[in-house]
Amino acid sequence: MSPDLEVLKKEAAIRAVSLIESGMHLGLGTGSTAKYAIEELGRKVAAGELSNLTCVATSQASDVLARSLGLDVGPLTPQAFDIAIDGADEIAPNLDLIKGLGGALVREKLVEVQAKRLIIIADHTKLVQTLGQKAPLPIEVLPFGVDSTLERLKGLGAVGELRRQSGELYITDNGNLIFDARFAGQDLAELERTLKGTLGVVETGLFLNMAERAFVAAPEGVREVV
Ligand code: ABF
Repeated sequence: MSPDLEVLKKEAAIRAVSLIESGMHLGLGTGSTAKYAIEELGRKVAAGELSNLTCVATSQASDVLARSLGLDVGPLTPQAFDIAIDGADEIAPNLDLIKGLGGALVREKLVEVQAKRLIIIADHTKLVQTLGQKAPLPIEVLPFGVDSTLERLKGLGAVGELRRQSGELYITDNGNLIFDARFAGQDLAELERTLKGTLGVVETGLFLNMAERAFVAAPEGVREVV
């Protein structure tokens, strides 16, 4: 990834963190863009610009990073989040999202469904006209009986493969596998309902009607998509 894109991602993250006020309960996202947001939060707390924040992280990696920066990170409880900030893999014009290429889609959805405001941060390469244009749809599946689950998914029209990392099957923070799927021309709400009703599927990377706004960084500046 070019250094320029990293600069843009950081700019988007800083814009999102500017919404945060002392005393808020926050959801911390996962991925390289969310990392910049966590670092900016840590910087502001260390500088005394923010205080009394409580946070829940959407992955072990974000948990470790946030704690290392002195942020107060706890477990997920039913308490609503004032703001959750996270990245995305694809952002549609209506702010529907594909997430989960970072592997944290289940915890992200568990946290972000409880957020009063879900703020997405990304560089401009994540904008698409239609979800699935570039990225596959990550689907977290149970390891037990995975071949049967994949048969069911293929029966629904999914084409794809189990995610691998360094040649080995990728294992999520929850001990599950991820099937990176492509579906042709389906209604997304209907697809989500069908997938959630498929035995062996834990969760999907479709985040529909969840995001309030996105800060999308491009070379000409950070654009707010609402
Ligand atoms: C998380 O990290 C995920 O939902 C998404 O898969 C990924 C985006 O990562 P990055 O910001 O590194 O592109 O937000």
